[in-house]
Amino acid sequence: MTNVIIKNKELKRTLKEVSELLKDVESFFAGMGHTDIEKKIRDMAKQMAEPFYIIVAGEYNSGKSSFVNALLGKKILRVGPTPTTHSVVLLTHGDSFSQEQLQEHMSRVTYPLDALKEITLVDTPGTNSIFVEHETIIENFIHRAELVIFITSSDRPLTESERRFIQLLKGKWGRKVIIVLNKIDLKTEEELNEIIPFIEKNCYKLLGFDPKVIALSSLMATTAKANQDQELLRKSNVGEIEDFIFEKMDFDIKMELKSLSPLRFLTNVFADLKKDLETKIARYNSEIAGIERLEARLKSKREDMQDYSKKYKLEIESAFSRLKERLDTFLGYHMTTRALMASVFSREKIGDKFKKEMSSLSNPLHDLDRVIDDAVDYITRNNRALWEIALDYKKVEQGTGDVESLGEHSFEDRKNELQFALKEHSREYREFDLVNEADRIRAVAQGGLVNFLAMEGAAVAAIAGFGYLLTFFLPAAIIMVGAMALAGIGFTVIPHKRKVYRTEISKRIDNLSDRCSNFTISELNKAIDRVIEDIENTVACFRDVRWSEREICMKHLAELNRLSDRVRGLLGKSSTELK
Ligand SMILES: Nc1nc2c(ncn2[C@@H]2O[C@H](COP(=O)(O)OP(=O)(O)OP(=O)(O)O)[C@@H](O)[C@H]2O)c(=O)[nH]1
Ligand SMILES: [Mg+2]
Repeated sequence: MTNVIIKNKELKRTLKEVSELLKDVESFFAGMGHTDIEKKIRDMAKQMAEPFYIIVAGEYNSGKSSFVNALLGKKILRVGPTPTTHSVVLLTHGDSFSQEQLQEHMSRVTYPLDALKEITLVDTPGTNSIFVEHETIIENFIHRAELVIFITSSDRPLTESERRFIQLLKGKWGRKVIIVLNKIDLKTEEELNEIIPFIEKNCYKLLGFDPKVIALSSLMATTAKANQDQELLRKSNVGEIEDFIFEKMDFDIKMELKSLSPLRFLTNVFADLKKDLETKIARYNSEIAGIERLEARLKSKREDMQDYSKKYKLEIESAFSRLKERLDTFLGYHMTTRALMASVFSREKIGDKFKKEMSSLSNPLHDLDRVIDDAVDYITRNNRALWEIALDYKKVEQGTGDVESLGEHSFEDRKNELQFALKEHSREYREFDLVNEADRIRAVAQGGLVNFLAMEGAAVAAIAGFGYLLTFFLPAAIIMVGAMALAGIGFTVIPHKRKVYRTEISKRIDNLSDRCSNFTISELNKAIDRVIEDIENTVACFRDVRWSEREICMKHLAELNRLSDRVRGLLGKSSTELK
């Protein structure tokens, strides 16, 4: 090719642009990690500088190798009634016949035929045989074809599997296809007049293209060339296909086809990739929207839970205020002057009564335990519900392994942790214990009683003894009034002590109540925050991954659109006939 001057400057420029485009496309696919396509593009780019590739394809036994032999006029390739060709054979020009293995499943044969200077003829293994790998070998090579000569045998023209293969050649690979109806020596002229229109019609109907169909007998052509039998040569019709390949398709047409082949291939590959990227972007968009909905749900769930847990603060406060009420009732009934005086003669002292009565009532500290248990249950239940929301989400959006990591044992662990923290801390509030308090009450009561008795004793003494002596100095009436006043003051001692004690214990209980409820609420909120933050972190991770994947897809799509525009621009320059 390098020796040939390309007259058409426009074509030369197009070929150069296609080569540059292929380089860019190659690095685009390399960047995306599509090594398979990248390799194919690299092959195509390399091939831009090589002779025109005509690939002979078709089902096994259709006569592909016989067709190549017919063109060469010599039985160079092995033919046979069973699947015979097992690898791709490149036929190129050489000063003499030679054969070499290029790689596994690929060999080269050289032959001194001038026509091979401009083209490389490629024989391939047949499709639809029992050797499945034959299909793979040809599929891995077909992207290199600038023109495909599809051989179908006249004894089974255009089978269903052939139709599928041609569809692949035209569709996925965007190749230019010529159909050769081989073995025409097996059919009469009348039969051929039916078969050829049948192929043309069905290609158009089923495959959407108007094919060039050339009838041929490879067998006759090879024999005719060997025996120089002109009549047989004419009957074989090999002249028509030779004329088409070697004469009608001049150099410029071949070069244009050369530039068109990769463009057609790229058009199809780009269309698939574009669809793929758009589907992915749409999926990422909906996943991200899903995550945002989940985050909004978590936020409102956190608020609901925090609101709800305020009820435990009220319950704790009311447990303590019930305690205060009971104390009040007890003090009002038992810590009176009369009751204390009576208790002097009774065997049951006030401390014991206190213990008995207070413990017979439901202990507010038991209430505290119940509230803590309820609160812990509520938090655990809801944490589990939250994780279930996250897991539901995860089921829809496979791809992150983190959401499930908080297993059943973690719920139990967290439940126990919270319960332990609250119960441990609540010990502090149990400093209000009955034994201690009973002792205190006994002390207050005794002190009150002693003071009371002392005052009353002084009043009696004033009247009885000292009063008599004092009458020397003061009138008896004044002494009487003083003694009465003293007795009266005596009666206020116990109520006063009771009031002081009540105020003091009330303060203590209020203080305990505040600390207990505040601590409990703060622990509950911490537990709520902890689980929500765990979920949020996992979800945020998932969202970040989706964000960046979507960004990458969008970048690829933008690049793909730029490359597609270049392909379209170059295709626009080609003649309609070749397209
Ligand atoms: N009658 C007749 N037989 C032919 C003609 N061309 C090929 N054959 C026979 O068909 C059989 C298959 O020919 P091949 O050329 O080996 O077929 P192929 O398509 O290369 O087969 P694979 O390499 O197995 O895929 C052989 O027995 C050939 O002799 C023809 O034009 N007429
Ligand atoms: Mg063969």
